Amino acid sequence: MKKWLWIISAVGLITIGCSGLQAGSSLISSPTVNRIVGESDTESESAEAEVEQNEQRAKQDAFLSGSSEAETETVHSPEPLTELEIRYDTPSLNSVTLSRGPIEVKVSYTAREDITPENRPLLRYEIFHEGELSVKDAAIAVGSGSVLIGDFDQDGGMEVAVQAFTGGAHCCLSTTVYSWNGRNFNKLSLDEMLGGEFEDIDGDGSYEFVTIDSDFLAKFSSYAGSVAPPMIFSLVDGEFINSTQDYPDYIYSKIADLEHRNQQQMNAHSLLAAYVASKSLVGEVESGWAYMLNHYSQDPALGLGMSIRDQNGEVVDRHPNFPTALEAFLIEQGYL
Ligand SMILES: [Ca+2]
Ligand SMILES: [Ca+2]
Repeated sequence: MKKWLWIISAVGLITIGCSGLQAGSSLISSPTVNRIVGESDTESESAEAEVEQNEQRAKQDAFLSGSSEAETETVHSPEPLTELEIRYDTPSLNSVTLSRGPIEVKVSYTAREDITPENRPLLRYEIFHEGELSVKDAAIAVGSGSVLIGDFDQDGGMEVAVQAFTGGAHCCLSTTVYSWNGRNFNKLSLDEMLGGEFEDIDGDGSYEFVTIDSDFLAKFSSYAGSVAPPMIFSLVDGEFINSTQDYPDYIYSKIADLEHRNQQQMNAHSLLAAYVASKSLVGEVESGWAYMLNHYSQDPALGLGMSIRDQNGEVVDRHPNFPTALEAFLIEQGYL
């Protein structure tokens, strides 16, 4: 068995603001540390445990320090994305510079206490490549946002991602990625309703954009009570593509989580819908469907999502039961 040699680099994390979260900010958490920098041939369980402990400690230190001071330890770890985080208590910023390799991002932000729909704080940024201004842009950021730098797809060209909470109860996190193509930046938008996080979920060094299929929200349950299957996007040849099915281990972990939750929350149709869709993603739709049939409720009170609508969205009929409604929905969404 080969053991990876990790290098912890906590250099890049800059957190501005104090503790505390507000609505929306929890949706942008720091990216999970990724891995892989080389290998060694030592193998020992206890050494592995120690490495894990060191990794945890370094991550905590990085968060607790809240400073941009360089703290480099030669222990195992992935190379985190360089990050600047905006939170509700972040003061106004004037051309704060975040840099990594050939990239420099100058970030300005106007903190406001009197936020109205017409008067929302702006996160303004300029992206430089080797000292040359290449992008000047802005995003509405209501008390939550982040700027990330890293080589997301490990192709040698840097990416800059800007995520921001645009305000509202159920909406929205905007995510824009600027990907260096050798001459300039391609601008890519990932406008998922709930946003997502950049994580290296399979540990190969490339960052995936991890989110959920938001079409499941408010379908078979209230918005807040809804459960949705995972959705993953990967940056391939300068574009984000839906690569969910390339990550079966991740989907299986979500399936196990849904089974666990179903034991506590029987007959929740939204959860069962997400379950069948997730099983479909790993090629196990038959057993997923059988599980749903064993657990769904015939209680007419759980009737959300039963309407049959025409092309104009007008209700023209009603599905006789949940499995029929679910089947129609999953076909429409491409899961069946
Ligand atoms: Ca890249
Ligand atoms: Ca990856």
